[in-house]
Amino acid sequence: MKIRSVTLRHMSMPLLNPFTTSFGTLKDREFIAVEVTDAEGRSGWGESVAFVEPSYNEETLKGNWHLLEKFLIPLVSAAEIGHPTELAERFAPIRGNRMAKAALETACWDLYAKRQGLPLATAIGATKTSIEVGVSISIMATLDQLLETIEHRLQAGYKRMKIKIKPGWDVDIVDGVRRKYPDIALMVDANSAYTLADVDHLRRLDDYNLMMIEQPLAHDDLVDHRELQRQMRTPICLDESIHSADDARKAIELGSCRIINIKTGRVGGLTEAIKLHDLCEERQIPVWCGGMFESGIGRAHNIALSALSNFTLPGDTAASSNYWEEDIVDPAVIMREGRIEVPQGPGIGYNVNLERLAKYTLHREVFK
Ligand code: OSB
Ligand code: MG
Repeated sequence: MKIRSVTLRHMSMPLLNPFTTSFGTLKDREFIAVEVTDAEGRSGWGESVAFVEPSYNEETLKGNWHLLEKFLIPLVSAAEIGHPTELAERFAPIRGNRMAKAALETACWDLYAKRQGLPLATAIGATKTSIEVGVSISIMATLDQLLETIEHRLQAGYKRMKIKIKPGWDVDIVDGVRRKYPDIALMVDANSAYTLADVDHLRRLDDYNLMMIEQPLAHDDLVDHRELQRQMRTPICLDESIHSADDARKAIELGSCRIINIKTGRVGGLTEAIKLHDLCEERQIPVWCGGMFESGIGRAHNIALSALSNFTLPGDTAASSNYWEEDIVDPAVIMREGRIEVPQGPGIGYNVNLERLAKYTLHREVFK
C-alpha cells in the first residue's frame, strides 16, 4: 500500500473526572490523532499517547508532533509498504520516541487491515472474541471517596480494581479497601514513586492478597526491582521500565518482575507489542494491556491487541463512559459484565465521528 497523506490533529478532550497519579493530576486529555489515507480515499487511525508534560516518560505531545512531521511521516510518505511490520525496520534509525512511532504505525495497521477487509485483531493474529477489562482508579482526597468510587465501578460491572498509590496513600488505603472488599480482584500501581529504601514498608502490602504491584521503583530500573521482587511475595508488574521485547527478556531473566503491562505506545507500535507478547507467552509470563486515557481510537487498538492469547489478565482498557462524556468513535466502547466485545468490522472496527473529532481539535495539519 501507498500512503497518500497524513493528517495530524492536536486534540483536547475533557476527562469526566480529573485523574491523579503519583506524578500529577490530569483534567483534559490532549493527544495527537493520526490519520493516514491511501489513494482510494480510505483512512487509517492511530493516536499518540504522549502527554503534554514529560511526566510518565520523556516523550511529549509537541515532541511527538515534531518527530512525526520532520522524521517519521517522510519515511512513509509515498513509499510502498508491503506490510505494516516493515515500519518498525523503517523507523529503526530513529532512536527512542516510541510513542511517536506507534502513533503512525498503528494508523498504518488500521489502514492495512481495512484494505484487507479484516478486523485489526484478525490481522495481528488474535483470536479472542471478547476481552476482560478492569479499571484504574485515581488517587483521591479521602478513603471514603475511594470506597464510593470502587462501589460505583463494581456496580457498573468492572471486576478488577487498580488503585494508584504513592507514599502517604498506600498501605492504609489498601487496608481500608480490603476491609470493605475482602475478595475483589485488586492491584496497585505506584508509577515509580518508591525506592529500595521503602522495602520494609512495601512488604506490608504482601498481607493484602494483591494480584500485583505495578512499577513500584524507578522508571528506568530493572536491578532494584529484582531485589524488591526477591523480598516480596506479591508479583511485581513492570510498566515504565519495559520499552521493547528485549527489555522484557532482560527483566524476566533477572527476575525483576513476574507480570508485564504492555502499552503499544510505550514500546513503539503493534509489531513490537506483539513480539513482546509472544516472548512473554514463551516464558510463561502473563501480560495485560495498559491504558493511557486513550480516545476511542487508541482504545480500539488496545482491544484488538488484548485479543491475543497471552493477555490473560484484565487490562486497563475500560469503556468510553469511564473517561468521556462523549467519545470520538461510533459506537462508543461498551463494557458488560467486565468484558468488551472485539469488534468484527474491518480495521479498528469503530468509526471515527468526524463532527465530534472536529469539535475537540485545537489544530490540524495535512502532510503529503
Ligand atoms: O501507569 O498505567 C499507568 C494513566 C496514565 C499514565 C499511566 C498510567 C495510567 C493509568 C490509567 O493507570 C489507565 C487508563 O485508564 O487509561
Ligand atoms: Mg502503570
